[in-house]
Amino acid sequence: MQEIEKDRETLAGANLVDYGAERESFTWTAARALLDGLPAGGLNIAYEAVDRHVAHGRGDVVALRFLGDEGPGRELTYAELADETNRFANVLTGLGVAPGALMFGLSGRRPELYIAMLGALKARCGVSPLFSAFGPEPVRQRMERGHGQVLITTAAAYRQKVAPIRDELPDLHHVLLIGEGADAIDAPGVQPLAPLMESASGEFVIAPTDPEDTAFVHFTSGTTGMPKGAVHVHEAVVAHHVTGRLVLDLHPGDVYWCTADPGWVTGTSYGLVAPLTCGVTCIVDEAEFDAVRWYRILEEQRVTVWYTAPTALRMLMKAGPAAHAGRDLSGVRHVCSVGEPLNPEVVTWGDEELGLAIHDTWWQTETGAIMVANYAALPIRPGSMGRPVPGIDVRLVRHDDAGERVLEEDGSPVLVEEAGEEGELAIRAPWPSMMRAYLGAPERYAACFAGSEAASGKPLWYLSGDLARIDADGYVWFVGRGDDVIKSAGHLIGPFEVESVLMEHPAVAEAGVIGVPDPMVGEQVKAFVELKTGFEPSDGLRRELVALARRRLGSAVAPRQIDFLPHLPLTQSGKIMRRVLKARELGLPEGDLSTLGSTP
Ligand code: 6R9
Repeated sequence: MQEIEKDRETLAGANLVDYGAERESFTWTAARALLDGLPAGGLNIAYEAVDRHVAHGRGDVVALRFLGDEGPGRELTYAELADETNRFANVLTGLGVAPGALMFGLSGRRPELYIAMLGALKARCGVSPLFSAFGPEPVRQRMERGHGQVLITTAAAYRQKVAPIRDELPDLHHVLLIGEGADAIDAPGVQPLAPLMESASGEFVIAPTDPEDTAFVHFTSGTTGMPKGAVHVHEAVVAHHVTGRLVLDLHPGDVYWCTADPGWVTGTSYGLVAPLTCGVTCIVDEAEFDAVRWYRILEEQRVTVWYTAPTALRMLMKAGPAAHAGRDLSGVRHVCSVGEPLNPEVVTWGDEELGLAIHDTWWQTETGAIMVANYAALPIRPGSMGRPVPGIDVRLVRHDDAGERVLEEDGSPVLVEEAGEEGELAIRAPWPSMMRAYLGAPERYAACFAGSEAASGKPLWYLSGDLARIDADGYVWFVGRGDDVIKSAGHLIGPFEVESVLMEHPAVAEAGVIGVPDPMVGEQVKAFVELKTGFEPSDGLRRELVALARRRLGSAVAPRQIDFLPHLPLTQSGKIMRRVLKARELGLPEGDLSTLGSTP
């Protein structure tokens, strides 16, 4: 087994030097004790992330440094962030927004968005950040399901994505506009945020917060049906903080850069909550990916810890050595990756060309925090996602030949016992950042678990839907997804959402959407369309369908390719057999998709 050994000197002082001992002694109660809790009682993420540092005399440390897209950007110390987030909490309270309301965010990575998210948590409102690349349809789906009462967005995004669907969002009472032209929109409940912030007080006392109160709702896509809103509570901060230390290896004085957008769970859990609770300085780049710019940021900002994703790393690799020529990256102490399979070639490239060891980590929107990781002080096995985080029990559930979970009579899952045998990655419930519900979908939530401690005395397992193997040393290896969800450039895309929009076109009888392997973004979205009688395939119709999908879904979700087929494969009950489409696309015998993943 080829392992990447690291420079011992840079590891002096790293957390989790002795994995076995840490697992042995770890308790969630001790992890909770690393945080302060609210002076008034309870636990509030924003207090732990911001005010706690001010209370401990660290208010002068820079909390967030925004690098402007074109202009200079803005820096906020922990003390300034406390003041600004207090103001925002007062703005919400002043508008009559009650605790428990849900605020949506729809903008680029701007300071006001980050301030609003933390301020809303102080006011005990829930927060649901959306991708700014979403079209009106994904925005409507999510805001309708979440009954969003407040939206923070830009004038441009409001005009393009929200105004056309505003009538369908009866719960949306307040739209707070940030950025350019914020005072130029005259519509009910729409107003610029800046004047409200200016006149609000910078003093706010967070009321006692129940650790089980909703903090974030992150929407994620499944195989069937519309997106699910995974509900996360304030208690999750215990897992964010401890993984910030143990996995990201954050220490006071670190300059940390998470490249993810808050529209993706990574950009919130690890772009905001975990690093701020660790008291480090976070870099937020407002611009989109650019290889030369990224290397410059790593050097000029003296980034010490970097959390990024395989698509971005592959793009850096493709940009070649010229993009980092002359850059000194020796200040970067620790690099982690998440979201899609991290190819061993990328790990080797990082090691050999940049002198950086890239540590893969695995988790999901539903798990709220990192569950499996390679650690700073321990060797990396390229291609493996690493070992379970202390406090987290990961096992594999056996699947039968038809790909169905094998369960005991009492409903508890049959676990894989042999090292190297494939199974579905399962995590023993509960843990602090485990989702507490899918909004309005109790049966979909219940379907994520198997076993029942109460009924059988056996543990309850959360079932991730991912297939994996665990080797004899406990390293977890990703095999593939057990469902039809598509991962493109790190984004989860539900095929049903895309199919539904294509079906709106009068020429379309059936639509089937799959992910086809792509060397850069992992998977590309591809649609197969069966036309109604009387319609003929043509390039014009294809262009029309692509345009419809882009307009309604946005560029991040719309299919890149559309093929016409005379008939789509359907089950007896009329469901699209996406696996058959996928096997056909890849030239594999039908149903034989087992060779798709990476294995040890
Ligand atoms: C944080 C996040 C979750 C799905 C997950 C899996 C894939 C995540 C991975 C990985 C291979 C890794 N995934 N990390 N696949 N190696 N290190 O990504 O959340 O957007 O909900 O996606 O992403 O399939 O089930 P989310």
